[in-house]
Amino acid sequence: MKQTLSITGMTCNNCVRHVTEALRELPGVRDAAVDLASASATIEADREIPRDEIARALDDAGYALA
Ligand SMILES: [Cu+2]
Repeated sequence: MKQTLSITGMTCNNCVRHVTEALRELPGVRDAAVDLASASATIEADREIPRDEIARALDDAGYALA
């Protein structure tokens, strides 16, 4: 299933890379595409990932779920 997320704190392509890696490490996530310009991400996963789980992973990486 696909989930679309709004993410705050990204300012450059390194941020995009960090966020992409953090999202891809979540169990069940098969792919994550992060877009800097729209401050958003789309994840494709085997399950619905709870928002708090996503928020925690982003927070650990230094970003936040909007
Ligand atoms: Cu950056």
